[in-house]
Amino acid sequence: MGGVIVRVDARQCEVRHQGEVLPAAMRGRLFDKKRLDKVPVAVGDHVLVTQEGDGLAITEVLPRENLFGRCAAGDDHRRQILATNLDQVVHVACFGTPPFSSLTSDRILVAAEAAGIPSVLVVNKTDLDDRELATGIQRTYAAANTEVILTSAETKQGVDELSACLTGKQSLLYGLSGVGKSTLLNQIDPGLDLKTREVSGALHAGRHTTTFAKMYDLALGGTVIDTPGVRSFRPFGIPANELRLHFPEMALLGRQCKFSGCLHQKEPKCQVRTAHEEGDIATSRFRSYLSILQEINEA
Ligand SMILES: Nc1nc2c(ncn2[C@@H]2O[C@H](COP(=O)(O)OP(=O)(O)OP(=O)(O)O)[C@@H](O)[C@H]2O)c(=O)[nH]1
Ligand SMILES: [Mg+2]
Ligand SMILES: [Zn+2]
Repeated sequence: MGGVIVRVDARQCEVRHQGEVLPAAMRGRLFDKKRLDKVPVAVGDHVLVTQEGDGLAITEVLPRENLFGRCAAGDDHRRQILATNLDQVVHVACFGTPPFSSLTSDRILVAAEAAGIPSVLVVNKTDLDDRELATGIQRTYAAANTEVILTSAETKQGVDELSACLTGKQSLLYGLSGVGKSTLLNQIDPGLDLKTREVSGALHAGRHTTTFAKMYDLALGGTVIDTPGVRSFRPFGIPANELRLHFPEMALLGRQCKFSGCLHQKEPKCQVRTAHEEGDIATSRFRSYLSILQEINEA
């Protein structure tokens, strides 16, 4: 029997099986070979299940089309899989609080790019926006080949556009706590009735409102995975000399550097550095590249 994992907890999962969501146990042998991963299954996995007593047990994870993961907390050599079999990663950031962080966004977008998963950048809370920041973000990410959707759950700006973007696809919604992921999903599909942070909840800044990742069916068609806010994100398994290929605005230009292995640091006649100095590559992106590169080298 086959099913799809819609939620993963420490020892148990929820599997959608023949239209029903049922708890399923993870069998010990799933843990055998997959030493790389802390948890061997993730939301989005297609699995084989067997009847076991009253419930189900997962016996096998079917091959994945793709997977979006990161370094496991406190362990750069192990991977935490966040979701699999995705059509897109919808990275949600915002104006106002929490403040927009180019480095956080770039880490997430680079990881999606390296995993071969298309990504979209949603910047929510345009009702609190800063025109200059908005223009800068749009320019920067257009150059990085990333679609940007500006939304506001307050004024409904961009909500239809986001809705169209999610329809018929399997999407992961991913971003810092408090950017409005669950609020936006409730607007797109009120039937979901997801828990969101109350305004007074600002007192508990740093606490997640959504506490587990779960896949939902959208009334419009498609599925979406709502997730708890990201605390720290480190892309997993990108070799230092491949990182540059996952910054689209640098990848092509980098072929014209004097040295074919140019990492765009201190090498002479580096076209990427020159482009950055001349204002043709956004400073925030170039800085993100150098920061992530340094982290990879330190790990
Ligand atoms: N001003 C403004 N506030 C918003 C907007 N969207 C969401 N909020 C508020 O932002 C807060 C956080 O929203 P949530 O939807 O709970 O955020 P989240 O990203 O799901 O957070 P976690 O579940 O903790 O990851 C709530 O108080 C929302 O009312 C918006 O467009 N404008
Ligand atoms: Mg939430
Ligand atoms: Zn270079």
